[in-house]
Amino acid sequence: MITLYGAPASRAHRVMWMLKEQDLPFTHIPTDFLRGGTRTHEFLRINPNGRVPVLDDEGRVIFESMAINLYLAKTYGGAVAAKTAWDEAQATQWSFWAVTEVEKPLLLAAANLILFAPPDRNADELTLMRKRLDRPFKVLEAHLAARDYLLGGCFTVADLNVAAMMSLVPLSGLDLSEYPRLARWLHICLERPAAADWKPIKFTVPRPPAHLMLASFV
Ligand SMILES: N[C@@H](CCC(=O)N[C@@H](CS)C(=O)NCC(=O)O)C(=O)O
Repeated sequence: MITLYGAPASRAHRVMWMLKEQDLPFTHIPTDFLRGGTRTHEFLRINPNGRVPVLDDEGRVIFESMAINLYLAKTYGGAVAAKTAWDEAQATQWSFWAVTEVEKPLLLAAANLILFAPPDRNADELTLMRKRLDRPFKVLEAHLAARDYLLGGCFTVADLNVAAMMSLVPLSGLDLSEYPRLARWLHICLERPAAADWKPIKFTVPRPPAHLMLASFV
């Protein structure tokens, strides 16, 4: 039995999407990270990082959304799984790329537009973070010139991991007109029925103190 911890309006939606693509039954515990759900003794025993998502597969407990999805692909296969070692390497590459090149500026752009409480928003930081996304977005736009999906002709865990993170794009007010292929690819990915649990975030969070900004804040 698989158990997934984490509310849909969190990075747990990435894993919910994956489990649904694979048609895997799971128990969902929507641990609410905004109300201390990830800081209880009980939860910290499951994930000492105090973060969601975390997945328990018959006692094998794994954290980090991208790693969870790559694990699910490798273990349970299905149409979304990489079929060769090279495809697997590419899926890992794009997942790391999304985390290192895209996630922080995208999250901070969304934060300064919507996620931070209004007095904590900073218009200069919003502009800067949007600018930082030019470089990775150009890379993805060029990659999609020769193929419909990241690994070629069909949707895989590589697309899922990157597109699930980029579901923050609409919350960042980013203009994708310079990236038409990226925009089309993202739209097609997010329209998949298995992605439907993704609900626009409706909450705000306070800006963390500057010395904590390197850490993830939502
Ligand atoms: N790199 C981790 C980040 C997980 C993360 O930061 N999750 C947030 C919710 S989206 C969380 O649990 N925050 C609660 C906290 O930090 O206390 C992943 O991708 O799984």
